[in-house]
Amino acid sequence: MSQIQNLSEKVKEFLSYETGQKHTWCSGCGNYGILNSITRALVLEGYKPHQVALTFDIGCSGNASDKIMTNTFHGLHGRVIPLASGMALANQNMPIIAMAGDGATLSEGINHFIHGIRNNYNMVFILHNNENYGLTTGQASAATRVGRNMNGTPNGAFLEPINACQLALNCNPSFVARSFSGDTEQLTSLIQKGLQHKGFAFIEVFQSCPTYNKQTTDSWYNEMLKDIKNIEGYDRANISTAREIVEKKDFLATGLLYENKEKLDYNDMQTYRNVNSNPVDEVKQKDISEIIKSFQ
Ligand SMILES: Cc1ncc(C[n+]2csc(CCOP(=O)(O)OP(=O)(O)O)c2C)c(N)n1
Repeated sequence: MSQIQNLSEKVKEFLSYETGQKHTWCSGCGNYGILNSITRALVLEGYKPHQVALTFDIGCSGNASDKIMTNTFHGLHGRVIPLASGMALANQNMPIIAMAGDGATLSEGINHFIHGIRNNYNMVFILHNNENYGLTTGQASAATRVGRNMNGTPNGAFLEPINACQLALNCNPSFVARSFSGDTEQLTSLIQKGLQHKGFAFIEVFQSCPTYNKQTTDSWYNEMLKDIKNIEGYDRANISTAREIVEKKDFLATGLLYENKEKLDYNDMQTYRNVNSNPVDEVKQKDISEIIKSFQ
């Protein structure tokens, strides 16, 4: 009985994240699954809607910004990581989740992706990888596989795609994970681990895009995905092993692929500061009247 009561409490908490806004994604879009897993992870970690902040990029993934009842900010294309970094600096105890498409992450905002990892800002960053520019109707992105017929490249994409996990693993990361929008159990648990992690938790999520990416379907993914739980002796503390596994062409490894618990997050790296204080308060405490006078 108490378990059922507990369950219904969790369901109520889950529903408290709903906004009632109409969904505009295509039917079968992976974004439904990702939003579901994010909400589940927040509820299971015990967060109430007002205790967390989510930042959204431009694109189909960004259209979730009014579908979840919490502190949200919908920014410019490719700029979601700087937004989230600012939030993470100003609210050091607030969990921050940032998310963006593969276009935003691997083209418009690739610089922010690299520096977000390097700085190890405290956030979960979810890459919605549908392997195309979805909202602008299906052009090839830097993640589109060679040979895929897209709008703008009807004879097939011809550039080698950027492998997001490979890139991340070459930036001295602290947390690199990969999952699939249809695997609610795995994705929810990875987001929970990301929320518990101190630093930049990168989660790449493969998502099907039934409207524009006809060849990278749910069944194609289901054949290609391999949970590292099923790889005997996999050592997620070994970066060489992680680099090797994300380069495999015959399968796509999923799970928490790499974790470095020793790497300090951005706040803890600054040993000269009182890391427990809010940087906004730090600025407020400074007397800047002399500086202002010098401009008068
Ligand atoms: C700086 C900038 N460049 C281009 C655009 C136009 N634009 C809007 S949405 C979009 C596609 C987004 O693709 P992606 O980031 O992969 O997200 P998805 O829609 O696939 O989720 C583009 C190119 C823009 N709004 N701003």
